[in-house]
Amino acid sequence: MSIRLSQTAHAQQFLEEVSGNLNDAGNPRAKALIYRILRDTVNIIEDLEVTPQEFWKAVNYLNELGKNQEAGLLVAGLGLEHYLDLLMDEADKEAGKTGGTPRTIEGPLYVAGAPLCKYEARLDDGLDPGVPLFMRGQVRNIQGKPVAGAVVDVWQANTGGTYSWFDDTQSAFNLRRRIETDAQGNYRFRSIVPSGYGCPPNGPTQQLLDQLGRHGQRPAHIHFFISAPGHRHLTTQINLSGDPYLHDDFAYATRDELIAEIRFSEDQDLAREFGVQGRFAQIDFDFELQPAVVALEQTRMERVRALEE
Ligand code: MBD
Ligand code: FE
Repeated sequence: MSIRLSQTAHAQQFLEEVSGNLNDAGNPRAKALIYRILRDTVNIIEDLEVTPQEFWKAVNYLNELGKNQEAGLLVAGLGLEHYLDLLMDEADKEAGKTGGTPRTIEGPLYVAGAPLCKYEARLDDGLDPGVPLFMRGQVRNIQGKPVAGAVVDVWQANTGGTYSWFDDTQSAFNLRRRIETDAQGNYRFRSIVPSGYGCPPNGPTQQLLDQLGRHGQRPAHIHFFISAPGHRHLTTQINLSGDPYLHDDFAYATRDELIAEIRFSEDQDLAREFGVQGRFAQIDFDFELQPAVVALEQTRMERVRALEE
């Protein structure tokens, strides 16, 4: 009973016209992409007998997604950002680019231009009564040699699971810093233990996840860009051990090599050395960078980001 037009000469000519394939202006890549998207869209409409009501609901959904600035969140939740990682992993494997700390998704919440510090930093502004966290590690190359002067660009959520800039109740660049490694390749910072992230409960991403019978939660995690001259830029995260969502991340970012052991302690002698009282936590985590084969590999993937020049 389903009505099909997409295979007719008239429909095909129509899609060529709409995509600009019959003119000499514009951008050939854009035309190729739009042609394919339109062809696949009409096929979906015909194959699944999409009703006009469903179609207009989808159009409205895109408007809501944009209005809420959640397109980046949705592509993470639909596993597409992780899928891009899988494709890049496969391309690396074929090119023989192996070893080092694995990549995992950036997510939609990076802000460029965090304060740059030498060797150590405090990430939190002291206003969030979270458990103090002391994290340290070394940046090395894949031969195990320390990389001095690497930049560890770190960002994380607060105890409410929200990120500064996107949460205007937090101070500017709270829980965001760039830390340069010392002569031995070491970095260290004081912060607070982050909480896991949950999608805005009334937003369009969670609304769609509900339709799929899925939650929108991420385990507690800390994001990193690691970069150094001559080395390949690394986009990664650590996921904190013990989190109930560790292996149930709605954005599929967890990788075995990226699970960081978080050690909670009540040792007050050690606490005093760290300059805190009561319970605190420690993480040790090292990063290993592949060599850059071409200069472009030293810098992060181009993407529209908050405050990026
Ligand atoms: C996050 O904090 C995040 O890292 C991702 C990938 C998606 C939503 C929120
Ligand atoms: Fe995050």
